[in-house]
Amino acid sequence: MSEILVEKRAGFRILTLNRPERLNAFTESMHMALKEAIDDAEADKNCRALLLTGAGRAFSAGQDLNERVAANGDIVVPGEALEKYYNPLVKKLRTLPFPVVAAVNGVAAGAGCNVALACDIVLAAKSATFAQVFARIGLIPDAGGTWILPRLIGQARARGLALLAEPISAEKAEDWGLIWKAVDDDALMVEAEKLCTHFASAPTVGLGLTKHALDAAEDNDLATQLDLERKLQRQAGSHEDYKEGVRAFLAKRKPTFTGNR
Ligand code: T3D
Repeated sequence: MSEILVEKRAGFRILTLNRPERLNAFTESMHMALKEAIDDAEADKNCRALLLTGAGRAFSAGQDLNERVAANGDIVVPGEALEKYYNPLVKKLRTLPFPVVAAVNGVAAGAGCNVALACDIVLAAKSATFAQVFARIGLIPDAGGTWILPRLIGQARARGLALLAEPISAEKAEDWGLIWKAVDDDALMVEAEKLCTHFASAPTVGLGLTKHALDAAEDNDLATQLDLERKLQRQAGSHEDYKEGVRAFLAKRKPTFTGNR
């Protein structure tokens, strides 16, 4: 059984982490399958959004800790998998040239939580929970956790979550601004697919440039960011979708965006 399920839809793909018996904990082979599935989606010019979710009752419980026990019983010092898999995965999700929607269907713990938070839009089932479990086993939040948590929810809440390792509900995560929205469990996939269907006919190139600008803003001062906006706006405004957007507006009709990239 494949550890990543890929469903092709009109204009987007659904990738499902598929190790439900281990709460979709990441193994090396699941990482490799996920990388291949994301690379395939990026190479497909007709793919204009990605939906990432988990099979069964979890989104992901983070690193599969069984892989951290060596044959001789020693516990492996972490680092290699971050360099090889988690860090490239987080960077890829942030920089894909189209939006990535996470549909968090259940517990998202450890790196599983931070992979979800690296997605552009995070929807969660109301029964889902988010947990920075790292402190329970003596680790620090990785997979971008220490970067994204204070940016999304501020230092006080980031430190509370990271140091106490307590889970929070999807509704609290929405209240705090950690995620976009908590929705009824049975509406999760419907809502997530609706978003992807919307993105599948959106001006994709402009959205990709928007992702870039928002991430760059984290490190730029205002003057640098204004320069970057001018540069990216020229790029966006040189695309056929901008011309179509303006023409459609003036003609009072619905635009047809190609999303050509
Ligand atoms: O390279 C590196 O290692 C660095 C990278 C680190 C990244 C990380 O993500 S470190 C953090 C790793 N994750 C954890 O520490 C979370 C461990 N899991 C849990 O704390 C709990 O399972 C949950 C809070 C996520 C959910 O609890 P609960 O009670 O709903 O489920 P459960 O009964 O604990 O888990 C169900 C099964 O999944 C169980 O197996 P069993 O007893 O039915 O055979 C459990 O052992 C297994 N499982 C859950 N999480 C993991 C796991 N197996 C391996 N690794 C896991 N992470």
